[in-house]
Amino acid sequence: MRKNEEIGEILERLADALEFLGETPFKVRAYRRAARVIKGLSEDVVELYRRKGLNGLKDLPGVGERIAKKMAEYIETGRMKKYDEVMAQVPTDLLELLNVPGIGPRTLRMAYDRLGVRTREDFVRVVEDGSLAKLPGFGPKKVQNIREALKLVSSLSGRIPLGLAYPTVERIVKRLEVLQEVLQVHPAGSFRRMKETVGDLDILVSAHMSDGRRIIEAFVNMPEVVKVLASGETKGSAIFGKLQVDIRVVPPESYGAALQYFTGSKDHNIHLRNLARERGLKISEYGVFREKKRIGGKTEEEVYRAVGLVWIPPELREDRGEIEAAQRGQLPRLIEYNEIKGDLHVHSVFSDGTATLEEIALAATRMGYEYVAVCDHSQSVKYAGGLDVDTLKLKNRDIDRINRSLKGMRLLKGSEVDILPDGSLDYPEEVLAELDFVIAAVHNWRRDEDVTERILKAMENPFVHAIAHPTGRLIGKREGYRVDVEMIIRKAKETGTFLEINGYYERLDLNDTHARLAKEYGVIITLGTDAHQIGQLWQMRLAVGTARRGWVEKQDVLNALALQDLSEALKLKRSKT
Ligand code: DGT
Ligand code: CA
Ligand code: CA
Repeated sequence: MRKNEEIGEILERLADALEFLGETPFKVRAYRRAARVIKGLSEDVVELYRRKGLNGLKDLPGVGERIAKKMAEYIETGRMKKYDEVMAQVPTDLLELLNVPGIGPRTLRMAYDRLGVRTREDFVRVVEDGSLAKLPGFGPKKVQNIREALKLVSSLSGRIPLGLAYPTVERIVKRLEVLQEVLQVHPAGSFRRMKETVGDLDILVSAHMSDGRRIIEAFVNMPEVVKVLASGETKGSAIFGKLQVDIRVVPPESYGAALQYFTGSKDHNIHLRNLARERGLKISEYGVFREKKRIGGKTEEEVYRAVGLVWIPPELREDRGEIEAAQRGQLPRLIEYNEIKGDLHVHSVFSDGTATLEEIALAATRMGYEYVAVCDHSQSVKYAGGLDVDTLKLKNRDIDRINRSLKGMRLLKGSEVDILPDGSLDYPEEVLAELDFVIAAVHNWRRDEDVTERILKAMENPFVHAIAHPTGRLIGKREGYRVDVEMIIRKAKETGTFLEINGYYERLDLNDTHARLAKEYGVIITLGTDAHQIGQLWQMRLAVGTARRGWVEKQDVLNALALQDLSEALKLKRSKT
């Protein structure tokens, strides 16, 4: 993860806080704009700064002298004084409500000033008891919208999408890794299992116990910490932005046992401990014991070996048959991130993305990819800048031109084609025929409409290679459309259509159980990030994590194929007709 996202996030939070404090709109906008630019920047901002200094930052569009200096300060020192000062003045718990659609800084400010609202609970109370509706400019309709939005968000009940936690966890781990006292560090818990949402984060460090306090101090002093909950010799706990992170320091001889214990899941652990008991052993977070004698616990392998099993990948540890599979020697050999040869779902400036084709090609080359399918929206998806046929052709020519100058990387001509209400596609077949990769998706549906038929019909089209985000859900935001996923999977098998695991942090559909069902039916899965910015290409990690939770192996994944084999695979369905 680059510093770009980190700095972008800080600037964004700063903008929220300043707006809440009543700063002039022009200044607030300046921070927001800078945040967007940094996040969308294809170049690493730290590299840029090292090469060109403050001027390099100042020359970025939307970044003036003042913001450039703050960014430089952050790059140099890991802190931003302005940010710390401003954050000390605002109730951070309350500001998190800004993520709820329909709640803006001015709403919060009014509730703060007039109704004494200081926390999230306070806010929920004034929504429910009608006092918010009595404030000038509010009224029952507006408050009703807020109430509904709050309900959806609280269906997450304090959990946050994996992809929002991911960058923070990476940063924490990286900072701990470089400490001299730290021998090993891993995120554990639901995060390590790559569950689509995480409650709190559990970080585990192997170190000599005499170094515990120093490690925990470094942890609670990290820049994103808004509140320290505990800070001791072996344990610490702090709120990072909106995330609770617990850290534990354990000695090397029991690190494996602790990592196994705190990775969970609880059900998996209970099953494993029962196996141990049958063998007269005891597994705890401290080690594997026969009577009082420790017989293992330095590594996770030792823990599993004690009950006659090989090591089980964390993504499988949900007690969904992985222990039995391990007993039979039939664990899947899960797809790995390094086996992914390219991204098959990326947006460019041609529709609603921020990166040019050249920038996408450059970023993909740096990631070691062999190909990227640039799948912009089709013409009827107006709100997302869908391309009419002429523009699509123009873009295709651009791709041909750029490809001539690329070595070892290819842009594929793609489209995320809308599936229209009658199941037909948003481009005529002769246009689709010019594309290398066609991924079809539903973007508009009537409330309560069942879209199964639409998608089934689209899959019968020989030019449709794959179905994008097959359920349309947005984690914690909307349920998605009504669709019979098993019917889609069966039709995919019958027609040779691929199904996507969309890695966009709010989507992650197919989800883990759907992916597993698809695999069982023998359907090939395509992984795409749906990146709208260069800074979102890393989301391939989320797609791979979801695939692994679905027991998906390399041979089940379309974009684990090298370019030549991919091209063959993409011709198959068309040639059948
Ligand atoms: P989360 O935080 O809700 O996303 O889910 P986890 O899985 O990270 O759960 P968490 O943070 O409560 O606990 C971390 C791990 O510690 C969990 O995955 C398994 C282990 N653990 C926690 N409570 C128990 C328990 O009562 N029994 C057993 N066997 N393991 C537990
Ligand atoms: Ca946890
Ligand atoms: Ca925990």
